Amino acid sequence: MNGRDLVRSVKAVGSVGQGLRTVRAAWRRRRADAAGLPPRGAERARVPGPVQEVEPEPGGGIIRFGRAELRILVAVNGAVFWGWDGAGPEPSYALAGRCPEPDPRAVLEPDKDGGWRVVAERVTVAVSRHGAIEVRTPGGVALRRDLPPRWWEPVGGGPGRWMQRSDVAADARFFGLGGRASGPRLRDGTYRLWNTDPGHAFTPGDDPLYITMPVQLVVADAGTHLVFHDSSWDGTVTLREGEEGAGSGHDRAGTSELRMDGGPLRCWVMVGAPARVLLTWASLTGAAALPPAWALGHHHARWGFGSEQEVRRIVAGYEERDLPLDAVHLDIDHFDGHQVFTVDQDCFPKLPQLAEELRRDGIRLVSIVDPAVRAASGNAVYDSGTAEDAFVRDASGQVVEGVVWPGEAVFPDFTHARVREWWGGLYEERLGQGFSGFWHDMNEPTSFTAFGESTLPRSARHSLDGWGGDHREAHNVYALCMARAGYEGLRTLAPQERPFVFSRSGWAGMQRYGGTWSGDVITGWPGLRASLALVMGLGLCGVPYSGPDVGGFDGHPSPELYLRWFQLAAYLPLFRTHASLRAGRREPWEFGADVLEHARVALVERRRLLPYFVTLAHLARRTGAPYVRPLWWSAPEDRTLRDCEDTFLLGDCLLVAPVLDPGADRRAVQLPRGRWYDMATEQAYEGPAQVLVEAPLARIPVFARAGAVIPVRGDDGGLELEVWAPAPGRTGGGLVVPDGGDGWDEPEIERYVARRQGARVVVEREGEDGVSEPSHPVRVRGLTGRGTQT
Ligand code: NBV
Repeated sequence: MNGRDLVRSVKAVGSVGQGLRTVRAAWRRRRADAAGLPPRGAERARVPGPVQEVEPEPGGGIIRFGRAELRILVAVNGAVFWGWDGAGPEPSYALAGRCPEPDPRAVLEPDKDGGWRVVAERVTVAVSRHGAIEVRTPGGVALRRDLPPRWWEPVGGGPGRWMQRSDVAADARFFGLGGRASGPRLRDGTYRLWNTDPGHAFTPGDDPLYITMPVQLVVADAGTHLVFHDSSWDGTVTLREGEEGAGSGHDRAGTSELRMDGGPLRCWVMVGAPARVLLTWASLTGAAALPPAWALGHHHARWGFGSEQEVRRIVAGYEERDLPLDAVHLDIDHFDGHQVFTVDQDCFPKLPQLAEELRRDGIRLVSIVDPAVRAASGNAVYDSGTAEDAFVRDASGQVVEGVVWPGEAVFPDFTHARVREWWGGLYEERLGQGFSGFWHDMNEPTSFTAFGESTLPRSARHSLDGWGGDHREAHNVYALCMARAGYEGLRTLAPQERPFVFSRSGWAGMQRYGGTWSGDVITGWPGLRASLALVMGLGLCGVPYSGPDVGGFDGHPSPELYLRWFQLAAYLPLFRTHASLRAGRREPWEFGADVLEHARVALVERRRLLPYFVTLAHLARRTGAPYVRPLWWSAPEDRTLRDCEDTFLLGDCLLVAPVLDPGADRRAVQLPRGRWYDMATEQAYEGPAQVLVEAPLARIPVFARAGAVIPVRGDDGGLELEVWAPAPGRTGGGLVVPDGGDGWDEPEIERYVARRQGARVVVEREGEDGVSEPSHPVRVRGLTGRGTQT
């Protein structure tokens, strides 16, 4: 620690007093770890050695090697599990419930060269006699080959490190690993698995960020697979894309090298088309929480509204201009002295009344919730948490004190069921203030520090739901467990309503409790691009609901940048303007009359598409398919689509081509196979093709798939079907989930088919008893006679 560290720290945390606290906290952390972590002594390296015997079990069996043991299990949902040295699928923070049953049809049988294999319906897993594991398609093509793993274990015992190197096809592309700003395609490099608050507005070069996950989605000509290494410990993944030898037969395989500081070496693999893979992943890790319909509208947030008057002024600004608004978010400035679950009574004296008034106008209030609790007796949350023994302790039994916004702070151990229950009950205060939704921040967890890592000591103890461990294992699941606490608390406190929780940090399975947002994305064109990368990448890891801070978190966007961000986010699940205390304004009317008019178009279109977003939310919950999908979703074998990162599919019906560069008034758009209509002009295009289309400031290019049946909000507020004419000789269709907006009724999915009959388009509802008239008014588009272009 030197003077420069202190200056940097004071700048980051806002005051000299706070800066000094971070110095003390950093020393405390260092001392705690010096005393509480086992010293790193001599290690012994190990590889499995040659195979010795096997023991069949339902769905697979155990293969014993000279120095290790492997258990393979094919589950009924088609996923394959394997674990080394006794590691089973449970316990796991990622799994939604118990491990699925074994598939009785899958049996362990001898393979060539002394190896063994398990043949299942969608995948074959072959294990060589030295412990290499190959995942093959039913046709026998290798998708992934894991070389025998290697462990380094302390000579005196205790958890060891391990490394797993895998080869994939030369043409394969990697996606996933949680939220990566440089994605969605993960290029060559090392990606860390440790949830991290970068401490500043991030650029695409910042890695890791708030949500990391050992989840890789690998797309290759031969097939798509998802692999999940179920260990929450710190680690790295080094990816290297392969190279094809242009027919010379000298392809270089792609490689992934996973190094973990500890935890079991166990993984799940799912194989199939992308939709199938995500379905299997969701069946394993849980259905995505269904947001209430209002959460699919437009949200306006800001750090520093500062008072009820300012909130009213912003809301009035939307109302006067007749701009749709569905939610307003209050940040930490509405807390009393930054203390979670409190209200600054001077600046927000009548919060419940404000909330009630807003609700009458169809606007919900969302509250930020930070996990750190100000360590001061008299603070009710601290006192009740202390009585509950809720806070994380160090190895010597002392409560760990860090520093966050309210000053010296302590951290609930969300990995303890009792603590989750206590924390969940605290949302009663928030509901009493009139809040309807919850925005979890700083839960990597972040604790400010003058030097070293800005989180809890690695030696800090956690319950880990009874099996006990330290922060090295609990860190990455801390926010996941906090989300669970909030979600489950809200289910108890307001059982009729769908909880709306979104969380900055998280881990595999977080979708069970809600969504996320981009965090502090930098204001600038690279930040705009990163916003899309994050949403797409997280969707492929099973987290379908997310979105960026429109305009970027930290700076003053140009009117053009603000508008392009706004236009993109209007097509993302979370559509929220937000910015830092010190950043420029984000209200749509602050950027001039033109921007206001164009932003209005985006807002109105978002509101019109609300029933479609609601349908996508239901489908995400039921099928694991994200709302926002890469272009290759339905054609992963198409390499041009695989490499396209600036365009996305919104559900099955729409294709969105945001403008991500300054000064553009047109852009090239890659269209997948089939006919696509430019929604603004109704011009038809035939894919596959790359087309150049107009992208004036007034709008970004959005295309509808020919034949699509899209539920939209009609002028009278009722549901309508917008049907895009199928290409001649072709049919189309779509699903509609008519949802009450909140609550737990399971609406029946309506299934529509559209076909051409001469110059007309006929739309019918398909049911178990045959076809019937559509249940909603129909409006056909795309028949205006505008010819097709390629
Ligand atoms: O609570 C203040 C901010 C919040 O506005 C932002 O969205 C979070 O990502 N929060 C981070 C803490 C301060 C960051 C400098």
